[in-house]
Amino acid sequence: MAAYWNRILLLGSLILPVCFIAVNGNISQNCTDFQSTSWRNILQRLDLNVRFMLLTRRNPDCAQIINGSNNDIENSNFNRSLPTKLIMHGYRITGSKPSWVDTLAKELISAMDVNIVIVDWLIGATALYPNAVQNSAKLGLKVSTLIASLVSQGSREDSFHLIGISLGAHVAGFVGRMFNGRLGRITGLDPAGPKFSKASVDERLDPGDALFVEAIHSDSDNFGISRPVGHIDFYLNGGKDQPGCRPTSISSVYKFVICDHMRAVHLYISSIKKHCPLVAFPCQTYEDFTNGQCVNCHNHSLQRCPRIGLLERGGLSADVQPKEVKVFLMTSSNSPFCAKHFLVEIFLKQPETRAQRVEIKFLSSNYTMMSNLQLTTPNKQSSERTMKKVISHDASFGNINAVTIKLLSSWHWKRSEIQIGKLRIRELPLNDSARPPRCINDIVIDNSLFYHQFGDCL
Ligand SMILES: *[C@@H]1O[C@H](CO)[C@@H](O)[C@H](O)[C@H]1NC(C)=O
Ligand SMILES: *[C@@H]1O[C@H](CO)[C@@H](O)[C@H](O)[C@H]1NC(C)=O
Ligand SMILES: *[C@@H]1O[C@H](CO)[C@@H](O)[C@H](O)[C@H]1NC(C)=O
Ligand SMILES: *[C@@H]1O[C@H](CO)[C@@H](O)[C@H](O)[C@H]1NC(C)=O
Ligand SMILES: *[C@@H]1O[C@H](CO)[C@@H](O)[C@H](O)[C@H]1NC(C)=O
Ligand SMILES: *[C@@H]1O[C@H](CO)[C@@H](O)[C@H](O)[C@H]1NC(C)=O
Ligand SMILES: CC(=O)N[C@H]1CO[C@H](CO)[C@@H](O)[C@@H]1O
Repeated sequence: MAAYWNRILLLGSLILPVCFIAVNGNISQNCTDFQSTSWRNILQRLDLNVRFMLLTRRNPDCAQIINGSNNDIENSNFNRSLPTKLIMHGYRITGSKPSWVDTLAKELISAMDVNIVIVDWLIGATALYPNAVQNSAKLGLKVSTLIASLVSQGSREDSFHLIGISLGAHVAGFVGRMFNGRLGRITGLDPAGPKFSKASVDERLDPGDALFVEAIHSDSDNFGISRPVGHIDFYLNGGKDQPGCRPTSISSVYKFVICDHMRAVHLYISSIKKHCPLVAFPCQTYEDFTNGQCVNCHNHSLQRCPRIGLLERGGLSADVQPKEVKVFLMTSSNSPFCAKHFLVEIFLKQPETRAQRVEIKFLSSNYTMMSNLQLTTPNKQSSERTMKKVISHDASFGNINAVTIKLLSSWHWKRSEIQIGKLRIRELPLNDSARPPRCINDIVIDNSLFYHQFGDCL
């Protein structure tokens, strides 16, 4: 929490002087956009001023305001026989319109014929985080009222899909609870952690809130919640720190601070475009996953590895009833973020006398480094002679072709050579892998850097 508030203060001091820019719609066509947040609006805050903006394939760029009344829905492009997706943003420190919202809506509309309702609660979501948390309950009531009204006009409860970002994810949970979990789906994109980590199921998103609840965790050590809150919980790269989220200059501090948190949103948007599958592996912990304990998609009660995206129930069959199942995947640092996962197995010729650090770089055919692995050999006490690790590389790259391998210096022992009988890589999931394993046999590692090419496994 301390770190969290430090970040907020840092953000505030950086951003406040330039924030609160009014956002205006295209007046001539009566399109609507997010409301403008001004100090006066926020301080007077008599009402949340929630606004529902409808986008459909008939008006993909020009939102209509709807209030849910019969008359109003009749006169809008809302089509009650189509599914409806609601997008709910979270806490907005600057009061600005969320930059990703248009892209998310656009991708959803091009992927499916749907009604998109963007929930604008900027005025209630801005300024102090605890106020925004308080307001989120009121917001939940307003959203529930809208949905109830749409249902009374013929929309099916299970045709609603709520997509909530950060604080918006818990609002989605609140709304879902008002319908006793009968709404179709809730997707929580890095559901907020602060003030919710220890909350009861009534106060946060949980699997009881919809027929299918999924969450994507990308910043669970800061702004996001770390505990599982859905039927399926996707943890990106362990759920805490994301590749490519490092500050590169002072001017990018703001982006850096929210980079991990926003990765869930950008990755979800990318998954809607269906560039490449974002498949995740059920496992107890990320450590077990990286240690090669969860390499199979059929050997689990889920029977299949779920996918991030619009696939119904994440691609899981209707007869599995998961609850708070953690699933893990590694990603690359850029859109579309997909990575290929490999199990690396190293079979030592004999037990080592002591643990030593080894670095293996995996190279493509043009010597580009695809992945880098550091590991410690087992020592004599453990009778173990096999080392297992899961690595990944950007799925748009070619194949792993070779490795360089060397001992890392250790300060306390003289380094001694290591004899490896076989180094094998296999693409995950093992059970479905169409590609045959690749091997390097008989490697001696000492102080020099060695280059070896993969061949077929004998
Ligand atoms: C309003 O939007 C339309 C299409 O999006 C655009 O062609 C037009 O120039 C806009 N008008 C104004 C006044 O911005
Ligand atoms: C836009 O709004 C004005 C005033 O509310 C109304 O008179 C006009 O007909 C609207 N135009 C369209 C295209 O809906
Ligand atoms: C909803 O909007 C319609 C016009 O579209 C208006 O006649 C009606 O009074 C509004 N209802 C509420 C509750 O604001
Ligand atoms: C509403 O959606 C249904 C199903 O796609 C379609 O058949 C119908 O024509 C749509 N209605 C309108 C008014 O667009
Ligand atoms: C499936 O899991 C069992 C134990 O849970 C294990 O013995 C077996 O080797 C696994 N099968 C595969 C293909 O991983
Ligand atoms: C080398 O291969 C990588 C991955 O396959 C590719 O991204 C990169 O552009 C290639 N570089 C050159 C110089 O061909
Ligand atoms: C490719 C392959 O071997 N697939 C198998 C994975 O495991 C399931 C269940 O054990 C089998 O049905 C598949 O044939």
